[in-house]
Amino acid sequence: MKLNEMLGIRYPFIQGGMANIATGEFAAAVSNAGGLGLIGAGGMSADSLREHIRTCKTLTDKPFGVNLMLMHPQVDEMAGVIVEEGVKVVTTGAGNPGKYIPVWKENNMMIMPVVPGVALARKMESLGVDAVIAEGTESGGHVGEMTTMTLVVQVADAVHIPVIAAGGIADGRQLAAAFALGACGAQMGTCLLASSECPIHPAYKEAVLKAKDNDTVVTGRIAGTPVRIIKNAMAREYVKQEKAGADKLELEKYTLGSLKKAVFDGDVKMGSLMAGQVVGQIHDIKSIEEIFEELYAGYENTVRKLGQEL
Ligand code: TUI
Repeated sequence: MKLNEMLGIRYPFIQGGMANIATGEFAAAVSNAGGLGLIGAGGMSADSLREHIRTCKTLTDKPFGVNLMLMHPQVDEMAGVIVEEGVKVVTTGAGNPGKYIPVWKENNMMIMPVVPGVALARKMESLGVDAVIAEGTESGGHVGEMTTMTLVVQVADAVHIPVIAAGGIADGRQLAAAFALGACGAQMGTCLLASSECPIHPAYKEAVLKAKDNDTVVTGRIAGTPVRIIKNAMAREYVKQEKAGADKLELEKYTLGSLKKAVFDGDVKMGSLMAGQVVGQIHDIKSIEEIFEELYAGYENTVRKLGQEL
């Protein structure tokens, strides 16, 4: 079954969590355009998450969900807020959501954790989640080691639940590839950064449009929090310090609050401009509706062409 049928939405697309970016308003815009919008709890407090959920409910009558960033200090409280607010779908990232799963299941929520490898995918299946999101290292933000091409196949072979592909998907050819690998749908983040509805600072959007194929880098691999961002002065300094053996606390100087600097202040030199490797193929600002329409039409064209070649 395709992801859109599972969720009761138009397209087999879910939006990436995008901490500090995916507000209630943005998630509603994604849902109204036919995907599954997700409120990114990553940059919020438990109270502001509640507010964003309430805002989202007023702006869409379509399904939406919440993405919980499991490294967040208030994640226990947030796991309860989403139950209290009657949120129907939760995706998780940057950790193992095992301890929350029983309560979420009791409340009939649809649970879709991001998994960076087969072991966690199997574990999640055994705990009764509805689907897993196999997110490759091409993604923006916090990343694992495996590529989407290798991860999705291995996860799809290992579990019996639906698999959603993430990382490296921003046009119809990549979407067709995701289905070919065994996915039932795709999660996208970077291509939505360049949407007219996306509330990031215009300078961040401009940096997304300008970035080329090789313009992202992963910081924090050594410190244990690998995060893919667009190369800038902060990234270069971070990687230099990291290679020179700077300790974690020293490195945090560069990253602390740096996503907020990028998103809200448009600080493209010292801010953390999270984006995936697809950033080099994004050249225009479009509405979310246009992005989804083009992606799906491109996917249909690709499949048609491949069919004719058989
Ligand atoms: O979570 C993400 N992407 C994110 S979170 C984020 S906020 C942030 N800001 C600054 C520093 C760090 C994070 C920005 N982008 N994607 C989902 C994802 N989850 N990618 C990788 C993982 C993951 C990694 C290890 C999930 C589970 C895991 O295993 C944990 C375990 O215990 O087995």
